[in-house]
Amino acid sequence: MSDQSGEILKRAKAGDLQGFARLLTLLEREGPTSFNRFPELLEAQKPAFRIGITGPPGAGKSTLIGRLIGRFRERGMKVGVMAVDPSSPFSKGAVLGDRIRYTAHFGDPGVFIRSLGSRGSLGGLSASAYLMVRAFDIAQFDVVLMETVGVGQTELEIMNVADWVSVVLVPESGDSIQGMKAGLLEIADIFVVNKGDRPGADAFAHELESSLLLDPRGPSKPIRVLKTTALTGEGLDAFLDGVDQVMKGEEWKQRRVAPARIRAEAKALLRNQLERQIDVKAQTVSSPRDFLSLFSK
Ligand SMILES: Nc1nc2c(ncn2[C@@H]2O[C@H](COP(=O)(O)OP(=O)(O)O)[C@@H](O)[C@H]2O)c(=O)[nH]1
Ligand SMILES: [Mg+2]
Repeated sequence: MSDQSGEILKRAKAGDLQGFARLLTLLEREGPTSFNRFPELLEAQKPAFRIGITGPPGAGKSTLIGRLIGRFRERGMKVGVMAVDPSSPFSKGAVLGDRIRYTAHFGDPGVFIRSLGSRGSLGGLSASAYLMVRAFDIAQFDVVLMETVGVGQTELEIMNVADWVSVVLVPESGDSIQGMKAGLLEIADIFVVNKGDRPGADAFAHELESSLLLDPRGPSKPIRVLKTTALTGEGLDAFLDGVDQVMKGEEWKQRRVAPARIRAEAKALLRNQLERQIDVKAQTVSSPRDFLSLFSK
């Protein structure tokens, strides 16, 4: 296997999707020690722009991503999609649903889609997810769309990796916005009110906008609110304008290599590693007496 890794890397770097898939398999199997074998992962020459798309289940994230893939492909860009579904390691249904929504792009040599059903055991992104997102950087991808679900650790951890974060809500999210706002406000670069075809979409978008303006913590960045209808593609131009604006600058590349961000990634990888060690050790325990050897001096 190790003899092949050079060949696999070469193919992935040349933009070959099969080679890329094999590289991911290697990374998944080997975990963070892969950095030794593939130091390229640490210094991307031409990083792919990572767009985080997060929000509650059913908000239309996958549908939106399906549309975005099409729009980026029209421009000849190479697109990666990482759908992290932390709702359960057995969420075959959700993964299958995403597959159906992305079907139009299967077989397109400019699109690579991978669903990750699992996650780190504390609820954050898995080590594989951190490795995979770096792999896109060395395989000629222009943009990576990262879908994460829910409100929780995974959603917040997207900050560690995404260059631009959109939080997708629906008109019906109105009732829970006060509760959700705290964490979301910090991670969001943009709020998308999807299902714009539904009643109350405009009212909710306005309400959201004014509540963001009134927020006593004060927005540290100019958060925008957009209305989209992912089903028809309406509102996507404004979304893409937002992407273009950030992507053409240099700031996101500088933010990538900021010590605080690297440290956050290191912390997540270390946490994952420790969790695995804990799992292995816990396997040796079958009665309270086993605690003696577990916690001996
Ligand atoms: N009415 C309406 N339904 C939508 C829209 N976007 C997505 N949906 C539907 O909402 C459901 C959930 O969409 P999905 O993309 O799987 O949401 P996710 O869980 O956030 O990825 C699907 O039945 C979609 O067809 C929209 O703009 N308007
Ligand atoms: Mg989805």
